[in-house]
Amino acid sequence: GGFTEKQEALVNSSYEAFKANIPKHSVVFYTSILEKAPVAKTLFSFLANGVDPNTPNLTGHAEKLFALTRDSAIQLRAKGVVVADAALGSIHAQKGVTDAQFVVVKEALLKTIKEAVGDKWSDELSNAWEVAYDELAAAIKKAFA
Ligand code: HEM
Ligand code: ISQ
Repeated sequence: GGFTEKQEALVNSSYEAFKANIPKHSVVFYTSILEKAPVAKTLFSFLANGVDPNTPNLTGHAEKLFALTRDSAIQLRAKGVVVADAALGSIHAQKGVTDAQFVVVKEALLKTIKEAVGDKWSDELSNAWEVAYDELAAAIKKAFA
C-alpha cells in the first residue's frame, strides 16, 4: 500500500522532536556518519575540526537533510511519489556519492530520530522515516547525470 496518514503523522511529530534541539541532534547525526564513513570529514568542509555544533553551516546542513526527508513523507502521502530537484542530483553525482554512503546517512538519521523521540520510538516510526528517506534517495539518484 501507499504511504499512510499515520506514517506521515509519525514523521511530522518526530521531526518536531529533532527541531527542538538541533545542535544536540546534529552532533549525534554527524558522529554516527563519521564512525562509519570517515570520508565525510573531507566531503564536508565544516567537519574539518570535528563535530562542533558552533561551526557555521554544520547544523544548517543537517537541518536541511531532515527537512527534505520530512517533505518526502508529505509528498509520498499527497502524491504517492517523490520528486527531487535536478540540482540535488547533480551535486551528489559531482561529489561521487555512493549507494553505501546513502545507507550510512540513513542509519545515522534513524539513530538520531531514535534519540530525539526517546520512548516514543517504534518500528512503525522507524519504518516511516526509512521509506521517506529511501524514496528521496532514489529520486536524487534518478537525477544523477
Ligand atoms: C549537498 C541533501 C545524501 C554528500 C547537498 C545539498 C543538499 C543535500 C540539500 C545542498 C547543500 C546543502 O544545502 O546542504 C541530501 C539528501 C540526501 C543526501 C536529502 C539523502 C536523501 C548525501 C550522501 C552524501 C552526501 C549520502 C555522502 C556522504 C553531499 C555533499 C554535498 C551535498 C558532499 C556538497 C556539500 C558542499 O560542499 O556544500 N546534499 N544529501 N549527500 N551532499 Fe547531500
Ligand atoms: C548530505 N548532504 C547534505 C548535507 C548533509 C549533512 C549531513 C549529513 C549528510 C548530508
